[in-house]
Amino acid sequence: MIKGRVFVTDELLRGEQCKVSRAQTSSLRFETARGTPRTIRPAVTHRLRVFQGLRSKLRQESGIILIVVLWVLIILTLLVVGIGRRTSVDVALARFEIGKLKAKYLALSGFMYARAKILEDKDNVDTRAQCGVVLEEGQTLEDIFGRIELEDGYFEIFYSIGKYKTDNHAFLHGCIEDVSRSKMKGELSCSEPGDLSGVQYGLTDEERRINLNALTYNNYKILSHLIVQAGFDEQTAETIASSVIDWRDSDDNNFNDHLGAEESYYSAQESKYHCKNSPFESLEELLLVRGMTEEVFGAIKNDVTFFPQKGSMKINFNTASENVLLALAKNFSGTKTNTTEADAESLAGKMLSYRAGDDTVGDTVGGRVISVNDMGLNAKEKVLFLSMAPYKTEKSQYLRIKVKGVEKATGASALIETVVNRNDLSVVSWRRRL
Ligand SMILES: [Ca+2]
Ligand SMILES: [Ca+2]
Repeated sequence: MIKGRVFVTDELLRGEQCKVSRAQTSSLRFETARGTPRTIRPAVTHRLRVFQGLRSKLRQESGIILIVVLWVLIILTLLVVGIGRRTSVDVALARFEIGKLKAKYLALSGFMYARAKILEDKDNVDTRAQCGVVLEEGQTLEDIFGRIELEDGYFEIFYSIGKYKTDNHAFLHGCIEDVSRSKMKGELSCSEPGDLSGVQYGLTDEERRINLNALTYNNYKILSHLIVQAGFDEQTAETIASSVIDWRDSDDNNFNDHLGAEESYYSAQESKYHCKNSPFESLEELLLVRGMTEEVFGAIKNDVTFFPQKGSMKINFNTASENVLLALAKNFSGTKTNTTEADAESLAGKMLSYRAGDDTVGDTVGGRVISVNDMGLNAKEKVLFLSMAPYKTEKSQYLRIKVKGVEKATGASALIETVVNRNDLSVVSWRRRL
């Protein structure tokens, strides 16, 4: 018998017939909420007992349920935080992508700006201080090419000076693989690796560099001397210079006996590839040539070019580096001119000193244009200079524009490096890095 007041629903009171069991033998008397005495049939009594058992069990397990609910809440909270974080990262990435796009167009603006400057240059002489550009009185290269502000950012036009650091091996090897895969036919498009120790605002000309595509059996030693000037031994220099000739010439015969390298050499390498037998289309191709190492490549990279791909070698005596002038002068020293390498060195020294002008700094406006009669050359130096004369040019044909666009809000930047033909401003080389 259950004592006390019990509240049951009408539905429960209605009950259902069921089999009578021991638990259902007694009836349950109780009063309704209104105090009316009622009797519940045995089947209903059983249900009430089951209900009370469940309630008691629930009381006992309420702690576990609380823990489960807490865990569910924690998991849901983490999910919400995670989704929120992901969304904020997505928004930041989208903003950076927009920044990169703006940087790209800022760099393109710089490229168009540089082309306009080249058009304005009507001078017949290019010097390091005024290469592809004319400076007004008191104007500097930084005034024209340094940080030109636009709506969302700026661009600057510059070139790298100093030593090249080969700190990006993956890049270099990536280029090698690209060339191998394309079987020497495709165009390389690798971004520039590593940093350079400094920059200078302005444009550069390709004529300040030694053209790999204009090296011949007769003048290949210009490259050989350049490599020695850069600090490497003669054997290395001769091997590379000879192999450069073989890399480009159409025949399959070793130039310079055992020093050159043709198909038989490259096909015997562990990672074999073909000898190109056609002009250089990328500077990084040099890394495929026998004897070339990343170290040598880094040391001569700024002093060699592959433009133009046809024609004879032209070097601008007013813009060429000291090593290039030395390499050219040494190429003509020897018994043919009755001069020595020491004569070549003194000639190059006088050329550099003369063109630097009174302030002795080669890249400034106060510089002078090379003039054979005004440099105080002795007889042997003059002979050497005249031997070099067929290579001399004063107005450069190919100009390199290196421009960086920067979007201010995100700091995203884009770099474009291109070479244009001065005649029609057509683009002969185009590289872009975002
Ligand atoms: Ca050959
Ligand atoms: Ca060949």
